[in-house]
Amino acid sequence: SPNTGGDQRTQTLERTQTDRPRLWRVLLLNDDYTPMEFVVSVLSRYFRRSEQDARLIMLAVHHKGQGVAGVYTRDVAETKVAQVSAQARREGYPLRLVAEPEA
Ligand code: NFA
Repeated sequence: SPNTGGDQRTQTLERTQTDRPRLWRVLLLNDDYTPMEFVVSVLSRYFRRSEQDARLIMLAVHHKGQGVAGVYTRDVAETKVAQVSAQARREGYPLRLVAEPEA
């Protein structure tokens, strides 16, 4: 019988401009055991926050349960999560971070 398979061809549109990559938030999650100073040092070293900024972010996470450490492309965000999680585990702390897409 004719035409049972349908037309499998697709077309692609050429475009000169590339879309900007979607950005991902790295969230810090509060817990009862990770020392405040460790969280501040992580925000300073891995997320390039000033000492003052790092303290404000740490306190916001401590009081509200979570907060944004930084915003990056997906690969960078996931690498930060992995590096900081590994550092926390090495030092025996339960600190958790997650990456989530913006909007
Ligand atoms: N809540 C932790 C404490 O009282 C500090 C903390 C802040 C942990 C932010 C994780 C994230 N030691």
